Amino acid sequence: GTLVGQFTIGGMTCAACVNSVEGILIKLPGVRRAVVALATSLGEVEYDPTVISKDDIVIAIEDAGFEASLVQ
Ligand code: 9UX
Repeated sequence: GTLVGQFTIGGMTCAACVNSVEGILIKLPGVRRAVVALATSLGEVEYDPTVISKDDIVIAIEDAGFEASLVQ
């Protein structure tokens, strides 16, 4: 099945940052869709929980130089 995770993403200041984060997310194994909004600093990610976890997604965003946390 597919789950949807919502993340707050800090450190994005332009549209290129948004494209960069979306590009990172969509390349992760198990991620099926990623939409990031600059105005709200929110990212929504559809993922296969048998392949990747929410924590893995947070770590991938942070490895790319942004701050990330789970929206509960
Ligand atoms: Mo351009 Mo956005 O270097 O942080 S990608 S400002």
